[in-house]
Amino acid sequence: MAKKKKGKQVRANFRKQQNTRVRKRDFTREFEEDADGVNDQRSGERVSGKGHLTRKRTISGVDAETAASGFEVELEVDDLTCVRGRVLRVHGLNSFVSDATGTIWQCTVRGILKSLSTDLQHVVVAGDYVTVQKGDDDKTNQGVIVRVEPRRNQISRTSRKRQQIIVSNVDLAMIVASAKEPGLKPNLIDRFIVSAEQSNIVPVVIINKADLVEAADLQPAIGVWCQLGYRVILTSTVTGQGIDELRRIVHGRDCVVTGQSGVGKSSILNAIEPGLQLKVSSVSSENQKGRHTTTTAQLIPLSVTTKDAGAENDPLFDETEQLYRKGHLVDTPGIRQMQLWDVIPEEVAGYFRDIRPFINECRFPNCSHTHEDDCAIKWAVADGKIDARRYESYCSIRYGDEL
Ligand SMILES: Nc1nc2c(ncn2[C@@H]2O[C@H](COP(=O)(O)OP(=O)(O)O)[C@@H](O)[C@H]2O)c(=O)[nH]1
Ligand SMILES: [Mg+2]
Ligand SMILES: [Zn+2]
Repeated sequence: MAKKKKGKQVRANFRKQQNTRVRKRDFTREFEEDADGVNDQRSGERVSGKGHLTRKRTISGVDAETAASGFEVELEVDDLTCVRGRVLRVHGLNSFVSDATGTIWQCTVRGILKSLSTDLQHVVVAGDYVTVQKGDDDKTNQGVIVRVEPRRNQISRTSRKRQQIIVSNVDLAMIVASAKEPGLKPNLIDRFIVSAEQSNIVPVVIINKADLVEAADLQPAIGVWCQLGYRVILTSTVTGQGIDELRRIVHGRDCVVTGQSGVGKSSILNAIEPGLQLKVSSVSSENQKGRHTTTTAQLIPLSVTTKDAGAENDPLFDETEQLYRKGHLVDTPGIRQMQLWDVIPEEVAGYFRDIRPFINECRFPNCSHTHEDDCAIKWAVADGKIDARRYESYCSIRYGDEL
């Protein structure tokens, strides 16, 4: 038996798991307001049976036996020998963890946690907040992950009928579209919004290439999203329109970027953070689908400083937090081009903020809101209470149509 080292004793507390989602922590008040509908929806009645799956994943430290019993083990750790950090990426058995000072710790995972890991399911994923027990050698920055904090949200995909978590604790989904070349596809944007809602990530709709159209032409589509409480920003990497605003939103948050090829994702990211130097492709030549064979997600630290971000003019500016938290670009190769993060057809209506309030009024509890006669959603569309184009998006997502 291994000898216990002094001062590094780990004690375990048992606590019954709660079936509630952890509230978003790092959003500004403005975002809390934006997301209120989402929070209410999630803490109240559930749309899906996903709670059970989620519960099993949000463990902070368990062995196989306690996991099965639904109890969570909280490990008490010694602050002197431990450091809190964020997993930037996982490579094989090694996790690379950044602490608050930006020091990178190369970590293995403590045995008690590892016992839960399978070929598909890593106990630790990029984005996790963890506690690292520092190794004995001060110079090499090696350590062991002894605790994983419950995940606020996660992006996952289904692989061989099992849920595989790719990245956790993402704040924002930057949904990038372009006003022209390629033209705006509102239904596609709705799909990305549904994906973000499903993953409990705040969506921000970015309509790029604003220099190519008259702003007024975009108003009908934009108006509907704004009314639903979604943030919509018009940008142009040519004129610089909207870039400062976007940088302020991104600042200090962890953002995943989605959108069709050629809309200007790389250009926008370069505009926000020139140091990224992402390759910009011409519309016709880009064809990177299938190029990525790996699913390893990583968090790329964003370095935009307070001054760059124009935060001194931002009413929500909080000095302490700005200094502590810089935000990351969440790179998810392999799923970047995916249009949906595994949304179950029966759940789709619940992720439409405008459709959701009417669902309970349908005659049939399993109403698909498409072919049924006695359907509250269809009446609401007819009455102009639900935008017809949004309903069209709903139908195409519900039936998995290609766009
Ligand atoms: N007119 C105009 N073109 C842009 C803008 N942003 C990007 N582009 C062009 O759109 C093309 C695709 O950009 P890229 O950033 O590679 O798009 P991505 O595939 O989404 O990463 C390139 O030719 C860019 O120069 C913009 O705001 N206005
Ligand atoms: Mg690109
Ligand atoms: Zn219905």
